[in-house]
Amino acid sequence: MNSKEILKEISKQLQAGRTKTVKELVQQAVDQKIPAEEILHNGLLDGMNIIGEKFKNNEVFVPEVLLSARAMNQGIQLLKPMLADAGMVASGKVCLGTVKGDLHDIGKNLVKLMMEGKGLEVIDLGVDVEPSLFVQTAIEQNCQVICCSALLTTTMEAMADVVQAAKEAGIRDQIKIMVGGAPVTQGFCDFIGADAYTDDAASAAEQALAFCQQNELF
Ligand code: B1M
Repeated sequence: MNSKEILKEISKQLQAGRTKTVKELVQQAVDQKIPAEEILHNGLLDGMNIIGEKFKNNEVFVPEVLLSARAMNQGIQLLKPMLADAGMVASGKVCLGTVKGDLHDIGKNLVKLMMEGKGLEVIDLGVDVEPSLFVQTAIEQNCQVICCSALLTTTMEAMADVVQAAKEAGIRDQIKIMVGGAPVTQGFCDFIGADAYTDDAASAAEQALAFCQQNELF
């Protein structure tokens, strides 16, 4: 198979939720020296976007989406060494999680990977994270940035609670709060008083690094 065919097949097999085959194809793509970003965007994410559309149109349902999500996460794991520069010295510390009520973690995992690729130390709080846990972790672990991901219009509101919790803990002016995820916008970020919105994982990593570098003066 040539590069284009492999990427198309990765997308197709991801849609079918065939984790083992997706992993084999991703490895084949890596062996053929297809750049990791291309495998991610034109293979894995392409398949996940198609599944997302089908999910929206009730053509597939939660079990199928879960299988695709598992294939996606496993495929990403194989790309990890290529997307993250190994051996970088930690240049800042952030805590990251998907907000309360929200179980979507693929985007969050990508954000984590990209941030680690920039040399940041990432404390991954997982999914369904209470606002107070973001703040408590930031305080206890000395994080410079709190990063919140949300995929549901109903859960993005919880990001405002994180901002509020940081105010109540008295650390709002010592910490940067970043928000992202499909329904989140710059307008929403401004509205809740967070510090930055980015629409993809790579920009999130760049922004977090910039905050950590500034934050030496905090
Ligand atoms: Co969910 N789901 N889901 N789902 N699901 C969506 C989000 C939805 C848009 C599907 C649809 O209807 N089209 C819809 C939300 C509608 C809305 O609120 N407007 C939806 C729904 C309704 C639901 C349920 C309510 C369905 C139900 O049960 N009836 C339910 C909710 C469960 C819950 O969380 N409480 C649910 C469940 C699930 C699964 C468990 C089956 C599964 C999640 C598995 C998992 O994550 N492990 C799932 C999935 C996979 C999706 C879709 C298909 C794919 C999401 C995804 O992973 N995309 C999604 C449809 C879609 O997005 N097309 C959908 C790929 C990922 C890389 O993108 O996370 O956006 P994303 O991350 C991007 C950017 O947003 C950004 O970086 C990434 C790209 O570089 N980013 C950040 C993310 N976080 C960031 C943080 C940052 C900066 C950037 O700074 C801190």
